[in-house]
Amino acid sequence: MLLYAMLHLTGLKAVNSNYERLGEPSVTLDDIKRFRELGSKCPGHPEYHLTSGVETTTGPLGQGCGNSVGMALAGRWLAQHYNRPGFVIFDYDVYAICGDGDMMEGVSSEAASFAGHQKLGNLCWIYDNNHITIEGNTSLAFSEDVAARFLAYGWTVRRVGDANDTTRLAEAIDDFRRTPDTPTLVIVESHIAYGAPHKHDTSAAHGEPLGEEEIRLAKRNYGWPEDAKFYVPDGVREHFRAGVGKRGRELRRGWIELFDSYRAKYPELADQVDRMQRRDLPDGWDADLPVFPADVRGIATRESSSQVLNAIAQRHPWLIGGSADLAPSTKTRLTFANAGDLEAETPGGRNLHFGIREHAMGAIVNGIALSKLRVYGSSFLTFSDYMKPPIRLSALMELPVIFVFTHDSIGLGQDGPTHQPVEQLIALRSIPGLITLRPADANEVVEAWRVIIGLQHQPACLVLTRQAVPTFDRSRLAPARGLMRGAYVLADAKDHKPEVILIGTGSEVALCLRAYEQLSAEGVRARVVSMPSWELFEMQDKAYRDEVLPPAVKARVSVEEGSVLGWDHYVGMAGAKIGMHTFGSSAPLKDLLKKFGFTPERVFEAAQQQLAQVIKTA
Ligand SMILES: Cc1ncc(C[n+]2csc(CCOP(=O)(O)OP(=O)(O)O)c2C)c(N)n1
Ligand SMILES: [Mg+2]
Repeated sequence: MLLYAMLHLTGLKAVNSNYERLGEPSVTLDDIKRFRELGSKCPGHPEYHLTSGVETTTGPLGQGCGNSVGMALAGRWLAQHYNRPGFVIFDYDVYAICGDGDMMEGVSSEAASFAGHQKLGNLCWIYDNNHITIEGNTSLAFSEDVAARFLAYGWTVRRVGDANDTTRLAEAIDDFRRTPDTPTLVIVESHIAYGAPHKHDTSAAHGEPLGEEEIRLAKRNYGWPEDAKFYVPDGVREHFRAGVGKRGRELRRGWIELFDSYRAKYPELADQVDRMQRRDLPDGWDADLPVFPADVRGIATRESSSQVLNAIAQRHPWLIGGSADLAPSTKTRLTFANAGDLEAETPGGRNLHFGIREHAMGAIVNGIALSKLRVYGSSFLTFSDYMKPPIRLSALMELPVIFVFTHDSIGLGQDGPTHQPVEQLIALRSIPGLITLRPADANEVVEAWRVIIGLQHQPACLVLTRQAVPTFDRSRLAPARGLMRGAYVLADAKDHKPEVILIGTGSEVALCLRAYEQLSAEGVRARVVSMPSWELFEMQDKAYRDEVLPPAVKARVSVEEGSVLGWDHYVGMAGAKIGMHTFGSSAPLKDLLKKFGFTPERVFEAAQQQLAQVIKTA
């Protein structure tokens, strides 16, 4: 409500989804009166892109802290790349207001540790230390010395003993602005429900309305008319208009003028900034995409992805990213000259080292994407669980963040069941708006990146193998461009009238092809469908979906080294689903494939059984 009130009182103007100014206020008093009602600009928790001026969707505690670190990192990166002598285009500071909940959540600790390491002098967290959370006083569960913790992280810590001491608050913020080489935490002592005589300093003030009588008494305390509702005292609007409103308007006007002269002097750089702001791409970003020749032994999709990513990044100046300490395994490092590392001393580098902080990495990449840079973060697919909350938020915020997850199945081998994902793919597929892609070979990887880079409002998870997979002979099989439709017929029965369909994703497509060859040799009319992305397939029209998976063909087998949950949607209730029903095991790959049934013989048998079953029920 503090944020909505500020947006209302400053008279901030709304923009549409193309960032065009509409001339109308973002938050009206009527919106505030309709707080939490359907369609209100003031939902229960502020939502990015629903309400102009809301800079990120907060709600899950601690996420905003992580976002703020990404925003500060991006601000510094932008300054490094785009400022020129006499043209300070980017010099913003990032402020986050945090509560006790934010201080308790692990994600903010990861993010704060990273921010301290990065010496983010443009980042200030203001901690509303009211000692109250939902269950009561924070002493129930929280007794550490927060200041000491942040000092240990390398932050500057300042204290304001009374939230109503605006002079001291202003001094603390001035001090922050004079502290260029560490982030700052301002710990502010405050009282929840200040001025409400019975609810002051109680947890009841957090979770339930104050009630008519208590509101009346609070207003009496403030010297306000006791019956007035949604009351803005005389002079408040004028004060805001003449203060922050006027200042903001003048600063913006000045910035636009500065940027216009910058555009005249540095047209190419200005063009990059313009494109970035609209989430457009640089021309020719895809000019160097590789084509991989057929190769029976092939390469791991993490390897081909590395080549594709490097080819794109060299032509996409504002694409940056990194890993939570696994870049040598996820192969997401940008290796070309001048890519560099993004560290405190080299803030313009393009390779981020998040450390082993997956959760914060997710929240930080969201903050970077909110600042309009294009960004990726990578880890093992299993550890997507550690970053589920921020992945979910990038989908909710419609941010085109790229998550690269390798070691995508039991195929990773001897690291065993802690590292072998089983239920992660279906979990990611269940997130609305998120695109998951599990390409089958090197050329599908190229196409996957082509799709991903073109996304403007959707995050994507690119799911890749640790182990080599064959590069298909596309002179005999369908082109990899089929990936863009989510699923496509890779190999078909001669007359294009299949009696059985094998559907695979990622490394299991090669397995389907081997079973297909065996079936064809026995005179069975089989089809192999490569299905790298359920979500992209569901976006196709029915005619295309029916072309790939003809409803009349009931004999179907799905093969995926993950949970079988959801596959009956594509193979039918009576279809065969070859997948994982338990956790994996630590063993060499060939033993695992046999143990869990990922062999051409098993796929062949399942296809035969399907055919027999269909004949019986016909
Ligand atoms: C990740 C997460 N867990 C739990 C909640 C539910 N929740 C909302 S507010 C809150 C207490 C927050 O206390 P504090 O940050 O001190 O805020 P205050 O009540 O002091 O304003 C909790 C547990 C949540 N929003 N996010
Ligand atoms: Mg609190």
